[in-house]
Amino acid sequence: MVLKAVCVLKGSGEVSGTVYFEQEDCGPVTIKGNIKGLAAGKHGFHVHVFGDNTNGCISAGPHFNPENLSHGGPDDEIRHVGDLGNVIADEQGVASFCFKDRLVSLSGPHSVVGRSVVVHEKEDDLGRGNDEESKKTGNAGGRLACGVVGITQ
Ligand SMILES: *[C@@H]1O[C@H](CO)[C@@H](O)[C@H](O)[C@H]1NC(C)=O
Ligand SMILES: [Cu+2]
Ligand SMILES: [Zn+2]
Repeated sequence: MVLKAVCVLKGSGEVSGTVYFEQEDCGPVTIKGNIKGLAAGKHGFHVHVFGDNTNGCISAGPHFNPENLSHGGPDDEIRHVGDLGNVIADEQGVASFCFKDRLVSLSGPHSVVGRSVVVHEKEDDLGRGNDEESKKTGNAGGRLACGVVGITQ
């Protein structure tokens, strides 16, 4: 069986985008999408715990962290389930990406369905910033856009 989900990113500024999730059986989730309106360069990209945008992206809460571990990068053993690293915007401000993640799921305890995707102002330091905040948020700064992950066909 293939599970599919989608997330439309919106914010208070001009950043917007769409993220698609696809998972076959118990395999890894493929995450692909496009985000526009960004400054060129790297931007932290995470799943946050709440699918709540009532007070903008702040209501999404902290990074999705069901195992109660420290913040890290997608390839790290110690990471939040929601730690998807960075997306990279080109000179036109567009980030196009397609990658697989081994922890995120569309079912079970690691399911991101009903939670939020957030794209940040700054680069995620992947927990290597040598300060306390680095182990929580990766010092990725403000939340430019977010959206709730929902099941699609
Ligand atoms: C989560 O981890 C922190 C830091 O290691 C610890 O202080 C806290 O008690 C843990 N929370 C739970 C619910 O296990
Ligand atoms: Cu985030
Ligand atoms: Zn994190």
